[in-house]
Amino acid sequence: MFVISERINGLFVSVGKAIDRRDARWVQDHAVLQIECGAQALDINVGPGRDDGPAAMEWLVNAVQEVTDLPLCIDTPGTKTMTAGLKAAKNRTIMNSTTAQKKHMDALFPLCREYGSDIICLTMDEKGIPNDAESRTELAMLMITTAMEHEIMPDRLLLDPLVLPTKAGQDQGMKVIKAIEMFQALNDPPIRTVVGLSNISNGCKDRPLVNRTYMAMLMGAGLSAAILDPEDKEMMETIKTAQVLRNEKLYCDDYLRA
Ligand code: THG
Repeated sequence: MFVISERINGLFVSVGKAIDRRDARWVQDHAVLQIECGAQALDINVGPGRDDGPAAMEWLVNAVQEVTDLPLCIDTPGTKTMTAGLKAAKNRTIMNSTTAQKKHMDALFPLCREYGSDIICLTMDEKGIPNDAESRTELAMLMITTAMEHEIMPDRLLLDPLVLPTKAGQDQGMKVIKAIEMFQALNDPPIRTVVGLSNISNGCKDRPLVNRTYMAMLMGAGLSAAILDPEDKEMMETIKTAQVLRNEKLYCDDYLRA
């Protein structure tokens, strides 16, 4: 299980303010905490509705990479902001993300190839997020073949079925699990899968409980990576336990500390 921290995101008010005042020290301390908690990559998102997107992204990537060599997951829907992040990054990057819309793939796959990045493929198009696992899988297949036309091999892709708040659509949780299972049958070896986990609990009362329960279910279905909050200690313990149960980590009585 590959843990990508969701916390370097301008959506969080404290992070947005630190970006506004270009407070590198605050951002760096925040990044180091994520890594100490077990993050293996950092999602980097300047937040919505900025007119300085590319400049903010360039600054944020530079600030973070002064304290870590971990891969950065450049999270933006804007091609200019994405390019600014890729240009600034010195280490491995994961582009977050393209959709199956032709105009997105035509803009983002060439960048992916140029910068040697990995890329998250969101299974949605101009009609939005499909209602079932089968339609999500069709879009995944379209993105895999289009990436290959751009000489991007399947091992550089991460397929994201898009987790929705259970409060808004309770039937979607199991459809996403089914999509994760179906995605793994599309290629041999299976293409990696990823989710933005905390979407599931948006508006729920006990968010950590909902998040970690869903995480265990997704891991049972073979999920490879997740964007989540590594400061959530019980979440990280759930992941470690599921890794033992998936036979990825050797069991010992002290596995939580080992
Ligand atoms: N897939 C991919 N990337 C993603 C997502 C995804 N990136 C963004 C998001 N979804 C994952 N990251 C977050 C970050 C924060 C929250 C949820 C997902 C979150 N924030 C609180 C809220 O909105 O209520 C708190 C905000 C605050 O404190 O101000 O839940 O699905 N590829």
